[in-house]
Amino acid sequence: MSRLSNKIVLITGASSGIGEACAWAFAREGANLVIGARRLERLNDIAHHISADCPVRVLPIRLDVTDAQSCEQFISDALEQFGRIDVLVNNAGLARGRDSVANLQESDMREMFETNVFAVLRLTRLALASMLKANSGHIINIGSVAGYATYEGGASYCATKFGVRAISEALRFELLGTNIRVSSVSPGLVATEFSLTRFRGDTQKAKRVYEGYQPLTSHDVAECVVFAASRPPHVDVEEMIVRPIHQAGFKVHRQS
Ligand code: NDP
Ligand code: 8X3
Repeated sequence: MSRLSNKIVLITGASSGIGEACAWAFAREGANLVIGARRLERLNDIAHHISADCPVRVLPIRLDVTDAQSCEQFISDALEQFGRIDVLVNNAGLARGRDSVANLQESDMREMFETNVFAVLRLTRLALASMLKANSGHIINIGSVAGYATYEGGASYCATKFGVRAISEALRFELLGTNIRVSSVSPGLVATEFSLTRFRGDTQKAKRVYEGYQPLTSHDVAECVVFAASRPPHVDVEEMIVRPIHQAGFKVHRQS
């Protein structure tokens, strides 16, 4: 039997990409799910398909991670339905634009920090209240290679992902002596809706990001997340950095 069987796993940003792939991967291991995102129709559809395929319970909840009340509701609904939280995957996140600092838009900076940093702190705090009482749990933060190095036009986004790394590191100190684990999974280029969001719906620009080489799939990343979550309780996978084979740093070797 899988170590994740009957676990209660909360995933933010599960309406597409890595979050959706994590939902499937955990469900296939027998974990029950609470999945959140703003696009509830998509979540319902994903929940419906997972439930048809895997003998697990899936609770889809409309969640805006930038809204404190919505986050509180997400956690309290999860606890009401399942009584505990075994794993929280802080996955919801985005980049908005690739502007240099000289050209940054106030709303883009705010949206990235609200979504990628404040929400991770807030949801982690909310989940920890219950995890600390149980002296058990696992926080898994989706970072990025953008949390380790920077590039032109990436100041805001990279700063948020450096921030996620800082949160994971501080949590490990704060939770030392408890049975709560903290892991971070930091991917390079993954073919998802990420670039479409970053380039504000410009499909051509988004497509070019993934051309000429084989990017990671969201499934590749979900496998890493499930690996971290399914280690024995005394093993904490601290950090996983995973890139496509043809990416080094932010340099990509493309076949033309
Ligand atoms: P997607 O755009 O496919 O998925 C992003 C998810 O985040 C969606 O489900 C979206 O749901 C959700 N989300 C965004 N804003 C909010 C919000 N305010 N409240 C709730 N949910 C929100 O991209 P990815 O799957 O690629 O991104 C997932 C994570 O992976 C992000 O943290 C990203 O930074 C990280 N990452 C991605 C990489 C890549 O190359 N793709 C590489 C490294 C890290 P909805 O819009 O329905 O709310
Ligand atoms: C997303 C990867 O290279 O677009 O976190 O910043 S990158």
